[in-house]
Amino acid sequence: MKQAIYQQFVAKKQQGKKSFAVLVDPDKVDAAKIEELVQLAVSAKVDYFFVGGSLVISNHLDECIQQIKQSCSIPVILFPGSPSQLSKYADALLYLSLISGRNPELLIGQHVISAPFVRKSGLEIMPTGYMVVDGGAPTTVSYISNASPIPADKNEIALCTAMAGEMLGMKLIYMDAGSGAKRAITEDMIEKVAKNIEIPLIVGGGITTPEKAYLNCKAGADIIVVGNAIEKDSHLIAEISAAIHSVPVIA
Ligand code: 1GP
Repeated sequence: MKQAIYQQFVAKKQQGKKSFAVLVDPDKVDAAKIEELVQLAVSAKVDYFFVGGSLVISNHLDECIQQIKQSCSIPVILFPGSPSQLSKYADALLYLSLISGRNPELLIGQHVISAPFVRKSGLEIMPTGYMVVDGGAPTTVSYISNASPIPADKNEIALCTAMAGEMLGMKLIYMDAGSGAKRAITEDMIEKVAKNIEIPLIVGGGITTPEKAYLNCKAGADIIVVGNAIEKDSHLIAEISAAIHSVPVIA
């Protein structure tokens, strides 16, 4: 099985280097917008593109990824809202199990159905413990998954969920307050989780400023994901990227 991008995640974590992932929802971008995003991302030294959305209604996922791949060498990682959101043109797949929820379909059911397609895709597969944390607004993911998020102030639930995910063999933990969350995840919760797991920690949902991205990294996030704020103002890419990459490296 391919592991190149995951090994890069692990190596960066060991070196204390933080990464920035720009989330692209194929439903919300046209070709011109993708071109603009790619140019800004290249000049801002963005580390990864995450591509996906809770609902991808349009059918141009393949085209969207191909366009990104043709214009730059930034790895493209699928962040799918459902198993049908697969594209062989991506580099890797966050193979998400919703470990904060109690919906068996999103813990294992859909994986069983999609397993042959996922295997055949040739993508690098990254088993990811996906944890939705209450961000102050009902999110598409909570509605679709019919699963309650972890309450924003219940750090111990987040911590035990992440620990269980790691011990079950997940290779990444992704803590998400949901796209467009009113309140991003607290540094307190990030710190408690980060201190108790060894695998890389991805944090996203409601991050709208360079300061918040920086503080999340200082608290222990390894990869910061931003979607909505960039959709509203694409020039934030440079500022957020600079903030994330300015976090002092602690060897
Ligand atoms: C959502 O973590 C991502 O799944 C990004 O959230 O769109 O709020 O940046 P935003």
